[in-house]
Amino acid sequence: MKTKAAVAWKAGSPLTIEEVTLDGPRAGEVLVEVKATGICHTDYYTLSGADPEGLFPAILGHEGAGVVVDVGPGVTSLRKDDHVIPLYTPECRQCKFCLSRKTNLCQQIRGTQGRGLMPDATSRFSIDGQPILHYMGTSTFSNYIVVPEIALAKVRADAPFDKICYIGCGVTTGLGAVLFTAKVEAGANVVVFGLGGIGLNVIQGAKMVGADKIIGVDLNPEREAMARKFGMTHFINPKDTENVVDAIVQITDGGADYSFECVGNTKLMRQALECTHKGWGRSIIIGVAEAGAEISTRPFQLVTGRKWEGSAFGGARGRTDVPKIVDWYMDGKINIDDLITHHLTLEQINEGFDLMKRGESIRSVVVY
Ligand code: NAD
Ligand code: DAO
Ligand code: ZN
Repeated sequence: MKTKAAVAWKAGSPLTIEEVTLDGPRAGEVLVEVKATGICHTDYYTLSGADPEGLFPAILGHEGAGVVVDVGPGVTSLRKDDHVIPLYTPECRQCKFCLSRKTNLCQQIRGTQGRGLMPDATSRFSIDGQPILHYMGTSTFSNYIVVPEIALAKVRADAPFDKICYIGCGVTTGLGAVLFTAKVEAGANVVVFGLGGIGLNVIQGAKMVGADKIIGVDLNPEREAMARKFGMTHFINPKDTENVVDAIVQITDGGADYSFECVGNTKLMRQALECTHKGWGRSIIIGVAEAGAEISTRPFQLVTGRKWEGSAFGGARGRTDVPKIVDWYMDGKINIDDLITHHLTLEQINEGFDLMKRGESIRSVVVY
């Protein structure tokens, strides 16, 4: 079949809208009509060329929601008309990683997904016979996609696509880092570095679990009002603060119980660790730093009880946890609507990247 898609031909160039040939689903695969997709910082990171694993030409996008159109042989958990969210972190429930119960990093299709291919090592996308690569196993900047069954979360049918697509990455990454990775407890003091599409969801998660002080750090003063709406109690702008770590230690009487780095800046990662409390502080890295970047601190920071950790997709097991997060949204337990600042057509997708670069959007959503 043919599908309309925004194609990334090479790093640093705008996406172009193309008619792409899409082969049907093979064994264990599902054809999905994408109804809406968010534009995440990670898509920009790959398009910019900073991502060492970025491959071209490819169809980017990993924050979508849609409807099952057809299933390939052997698919048992999904059928036509099911509503789904594609998962860049699948959940096979069979691999060593899934069975360990210690991680959400399912490895069942990792090798081929990382090479922009389906599990049989081929692409379903092409233009005039030239293969176009998949991206993160999702490629939600295409109106129709083929996705492995293990990389689809089935969600309720009454949830609006243009909101729940954000659960495909930003919402789950931020909320999950608090709930599933750090397991922040009520009364804890929390610091969030970076109040963008991810950081605001960390704030929302911290508020949800009953954190005491929730301190936000951002260079963009416009982020303060939105973050306060989501539960931030204190705002620090590094431009106006001589020593961010000292300021946090003072506000929290010795240091934060938990900190979250949601920018991808290694200097902030160090501050995020060092502003946590001696003896028990835990700092969670969510931001993805540029290729080849390294983090450093004095080892004594760790000797004296602080812990440095990381979180991918919020530690969420997609097929299990994503449908629950959709329920939280539908039950009014979490706010997604206020974070979606712009709705665009696929033809306007490059504007979505420009809005992000200028710091004017939290989330832009493309509606097909
Ligand atoms: P974003 O661009 O929406 O937000 C980043 C925020 O950081 C902005 O508000 C910006 O003003 C602020 N900022 C930039 N430099 C700063 C500095 N030096 N000090 C303080 N604030 C600063 O990005 P996002 O969509 O929220 O993504 C954040 C990071 O998370 C990115 O690196 C992205 O790739 C990563 N990410 C990780 C995962 C994961 O699973 N670990 C998932 C999605 C995204
Ligand atoms: O299993 O080795 C692996 C890779 C898992 C991918 C996790 C990606 C999380 C960070 C990238 C940001 C995604 C939007
Ligand atoms: Zn697995």
